[in-house]
Amino acid sequence: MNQNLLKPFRTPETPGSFFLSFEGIEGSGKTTQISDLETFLKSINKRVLVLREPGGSTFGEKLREAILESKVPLHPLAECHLFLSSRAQLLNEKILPFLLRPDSVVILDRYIDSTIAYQGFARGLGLETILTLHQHNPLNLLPHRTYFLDIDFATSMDRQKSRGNAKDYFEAEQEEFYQKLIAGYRALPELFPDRILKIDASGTAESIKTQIMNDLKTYLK
Ligand code: T5A
Repeated sequence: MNQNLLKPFRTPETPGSFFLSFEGIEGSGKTTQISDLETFLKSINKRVLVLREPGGSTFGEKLREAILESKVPLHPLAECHLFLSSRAQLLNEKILPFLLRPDSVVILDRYIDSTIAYQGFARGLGLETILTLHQHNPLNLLPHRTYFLDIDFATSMDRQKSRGNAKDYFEAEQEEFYQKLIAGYRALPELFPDRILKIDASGTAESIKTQIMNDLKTYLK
């Protein structure tokens, strides 16, 4: 990979503010863990903002609907630009202003690593294309820490089935897509070793929570 592509990336600068993201395939348990973490952080008097991607803003929620309820296959670049459009708006409207205060924590349910894994690896646009599209402000903002909840294809299918909802645009993909996606996600901690922590998320929600809390202790002051 061209290392110059990593140079424009930065993390939020307000001392004491913290930007966190959760990543993983469908059913990996992101929403479950985020909810517990939000409760904990509020109990220690942090200002917490939980957001999801795509979405999180009025404009972003409209884009979420356009993508996840699309009845026609979208071109990977069309897909990708919709996610980036939602992200740029969310950063500008919500994330950056919130992080200006020192005791604030933003938790994002999916962020740039989803675009790398889904559009970069699974759809085939490639890592460098995705990084190139994130070179400019505000898209060049990286989280301080990212928890990648790692499960395999069978576990994802079991959890999707037990939830029983109708399948959305990505959930309806076949195993071949998921295997590329999983391989893409598993490559990410090597590319961003200081930021991404891979957690085996096939265990109980309680055991995953313990691993996250143990890691987070070193970051929260
Ligand atoms: N996307 C998104 C892109 O392609 N590119 C991008 O750039 C971005 C930002 C968004 C879609 O958009 C794509 C990726 C996605 O396909 P979404 O609905 O926001 O879709 O995300 P999903 O991952 O589909 O959300 P899920 O709700 O399916 O997954 P979660 O949040 O990881 O899982 P969660 O916590 O809801 O749990 C799922 C089920 O498993 C159970 C829960 O109770 C629930 O029933 N569960 C466990 N069961 C056993 N053991 C555990 N440890 C469990 N943890 C949770």
